[in-house]
Amino acid sequence: MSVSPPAGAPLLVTCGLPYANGPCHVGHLRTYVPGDVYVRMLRKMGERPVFVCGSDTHGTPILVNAEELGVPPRELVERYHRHFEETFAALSIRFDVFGSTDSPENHRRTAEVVEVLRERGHIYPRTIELAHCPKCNRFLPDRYVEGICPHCGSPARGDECDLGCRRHLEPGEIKDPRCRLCGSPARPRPQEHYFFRLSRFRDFLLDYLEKLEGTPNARHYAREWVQKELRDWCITRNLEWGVKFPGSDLVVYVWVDAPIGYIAFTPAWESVWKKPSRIVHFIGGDIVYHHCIFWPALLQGAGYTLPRAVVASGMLTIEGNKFSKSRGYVVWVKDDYLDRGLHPDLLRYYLTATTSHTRELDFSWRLFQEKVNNELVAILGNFAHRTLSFTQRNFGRVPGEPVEPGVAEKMEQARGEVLQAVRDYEFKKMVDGAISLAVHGNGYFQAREPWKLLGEDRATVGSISRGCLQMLRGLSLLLEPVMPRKMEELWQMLGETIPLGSARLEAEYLREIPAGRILPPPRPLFEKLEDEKVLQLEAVLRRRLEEARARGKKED
Ligand code: B3M
Ligand code: ZN
Repeated sequence: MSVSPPAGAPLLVTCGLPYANGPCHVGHLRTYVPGDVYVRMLRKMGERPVFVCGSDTHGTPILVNAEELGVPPRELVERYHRHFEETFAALSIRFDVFGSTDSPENHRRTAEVVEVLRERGHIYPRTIELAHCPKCNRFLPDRYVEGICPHCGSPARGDECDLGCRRHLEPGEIKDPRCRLCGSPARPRPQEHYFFRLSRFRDFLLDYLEKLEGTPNARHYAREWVQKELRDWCITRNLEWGVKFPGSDLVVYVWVDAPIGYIAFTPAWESVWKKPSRIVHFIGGDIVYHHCIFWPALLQGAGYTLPRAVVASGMLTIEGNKFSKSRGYVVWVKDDYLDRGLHPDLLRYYLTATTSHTRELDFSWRLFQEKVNNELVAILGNFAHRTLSFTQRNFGRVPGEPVEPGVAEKMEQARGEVLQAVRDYEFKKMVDGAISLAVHGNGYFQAREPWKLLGEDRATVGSISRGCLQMLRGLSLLLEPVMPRKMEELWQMLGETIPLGSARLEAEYLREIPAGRILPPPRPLFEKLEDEKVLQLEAVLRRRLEEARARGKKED
């Protein structure tokens, strides 16, 4: 099993593919921001990861929304594909490839995987009873049917218990099935479909999950499910839109061709998916089942390289409420955040620095304000501004005196904490490690009171200023993965000219800023977020809740 390949093997990082069926919201970003932070940090550490993602364009999530909007599915996915591309760019989330699961490559890769699985005897046909709506006179795959989860009794969709136990549901399994379109009770109707022999992979999966790296929540949930039951998996649907199942009128289930998108989007894919490599998937905690059970079994069955790590985020709540588009508990990234003039790096910081990656994270405008004002403005921004303006005012250039001894030690300690946190996928700890250096810097400047020594001991003042400048330089390197634009500004205020994004920690972290360098005039790095602005942002959310209430409650 290729879970622990040699160091230096190709490194691929992926993020779960957003359905191209609606706008990007803050909930999406719990996957994409930490994924991007991780990749940027790997680059800082001298690794050369390839970072891929793309639009998930198939399945009933697309069809249901296209039907509701009265547009063809292709038009819908093209619209939202562009939207996600633009939004990610605006947030400095930089994929090497942002593909589409409807691309010819993905159709090809998917057909290949299915053919091999069939040749190897992992796929077989079986006639099953499917939900059919007598009134609409159509079959009701996946999201077209609603009912009750047979495992936990929560309201569920045809293929997943999205509000309850989060389990995948097989066609025909949901209780009290009703047509989503007209509400009529569905009736069973037989049809032949294709199944993947997932039940054969039980021992393989238990063994694989032992070795899987990433966050513990992913392995734990998956192991529990595998131990309970593992039934064969229906991998075809009778829909027009999707990747054709070779030799039939059916299409493959979207959860087959979507992860195969990871392969299709990988440049020189065979060097990663057919050779020893290091594959890391960033996903939302609600799709662990698909990434830790279906996906490795498919890869193993077809003879592809297995992912080494799955990093699963906790869920997002909005002002303490369960995220829900239909009930109005949603914050849209473009309309509610970017278009209101808020800096993308502040949101990146909030999402990374608020809680551990696997925990539930609450998005609230008040908490957002606190993070910005108490940490970015009061600690980091304050340290930068007082250091830079003090140096500018009193020396006009970088002083030549040596840095005092404790500074490098403290910088080493912060770097050590940051790097360990990255290895543990603990992104909040990563930020905490860096911020502790800023706290130290502020304390150092405050305690030494260099402004009082100006008349009597200019040499010591020079040493203190220089030490603070070095710490700021280190901070811009450590925090660039989280706040690439703001840290680039800081980097330039230190008179650096190479792009910060290409500066490696190993070579640059302790490098001394040359004595005598003239520094550009300092500007404040962060602005305080005023109460008035927060009230406006809160009002937008409140209005949305009222509108949703007026429309009447309907589940997402
Ligand atoms: N498109 C989105 C989700 O269920 C789904 C992810 C696919 S990843 C291969 O979160
Ligand atoms: Zn359930």
